[in-house]
Amino acid sequence: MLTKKVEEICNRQIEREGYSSNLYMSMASWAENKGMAGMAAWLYAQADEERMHMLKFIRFVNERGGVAVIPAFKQPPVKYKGIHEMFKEVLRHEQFISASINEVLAASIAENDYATTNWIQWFVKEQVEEESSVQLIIDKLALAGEQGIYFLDRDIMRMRGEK
Ligand code: OFO
Repeated sequence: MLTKKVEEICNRQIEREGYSSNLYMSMASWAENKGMAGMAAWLYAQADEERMHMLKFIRFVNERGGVAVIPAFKQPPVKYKGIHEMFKEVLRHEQFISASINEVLAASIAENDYATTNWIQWFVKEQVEEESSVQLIIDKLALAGEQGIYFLDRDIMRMRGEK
């Protein structure tokens, strides 16, 4: 059984994972409209993963005797300054999510909820992988420069398989 505190922080995370999904979908749509099909494909796939993360939290809260709340989401930005800036924003967002996951972990420890402490480890590991794959894209974008972005856009479609 989840304590109120852990239930609340898991529900907060449901909202954050769902917002992440919408944010990446909005970024994907922007990239698609700019003719960057590879970046868009990567971001659409990332949006799907975040939806899956949200669902994992929903199912976990319900399974542990809590009530998962499906929230309304803030509208994500529609316009972005450029592809490089956009991926820097993805990294900042993922760092925010990592800190948020750590807060769920800390709350579960404080409440002696070892089942949640154990369960949340999957997300701790996932965040390490996500931050590093986004950093890799930022590094590639820096190397590519304007002209190289066209070729990088084709390469990036293959990167989903590297995780
Ligand atoms: Fe990338 O955030 Fe979910 O966990």
